[in-house]
Amino acid sequence: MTVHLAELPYDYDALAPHISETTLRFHHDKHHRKYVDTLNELVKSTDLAAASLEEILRRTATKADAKKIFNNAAQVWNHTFYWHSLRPGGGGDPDGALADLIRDSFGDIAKFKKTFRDEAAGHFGSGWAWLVRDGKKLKVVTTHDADLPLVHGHTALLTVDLWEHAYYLDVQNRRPDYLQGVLDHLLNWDFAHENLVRDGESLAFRSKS
Ligand code: MN3
Repeated sequence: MTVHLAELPYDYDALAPHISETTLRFHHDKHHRKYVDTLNELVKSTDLAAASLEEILRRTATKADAKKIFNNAAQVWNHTFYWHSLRPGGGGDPDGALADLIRDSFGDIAKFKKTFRDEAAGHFGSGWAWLVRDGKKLKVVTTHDADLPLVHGHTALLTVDLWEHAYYLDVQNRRPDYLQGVLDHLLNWDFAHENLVRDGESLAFRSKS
């Protein structure tokens, strides 16, 4: 199937001043679109042409000769997930079952935020910072380049893009400033909760046994 570019779930100027309209226009309309177009071009005459995006990811993740397809497919998936990981008027603290699970996994919400900020700020080079479910606990992980939790048996709840194109026009090299803006004002906890519930429906993820 042809993979389509997902629309932003908000206006281009909706995340300003933390992420500017200019950044979102370049990031979504140029970078994300380029991954979509490249992926469609790469798979069109292969046996992956009819596969869904998730199928492409699973079938190419460990194949050295399909690295280019995997990278573009993963960047398509990651960016769509990232747009939904942010929202205008987001940030702050989660509540309900998600907050309980974060406290159970990190100690408290502040410790989670510090861990996320430190791991994301300290990640070397391009990549992604994630809040994931790994078994019965939540973890913060970072991945390099296009790599993503889906192919490591983790369930993604939230992600933040750590490639320079995500923040350089706004804060240049100050990645920690971008991360602070995201944590304080943009993180979409409702989306994280939806991912947890959807994933946990058959897992009884809060059971301690
Ligand atoms: Mn990006």
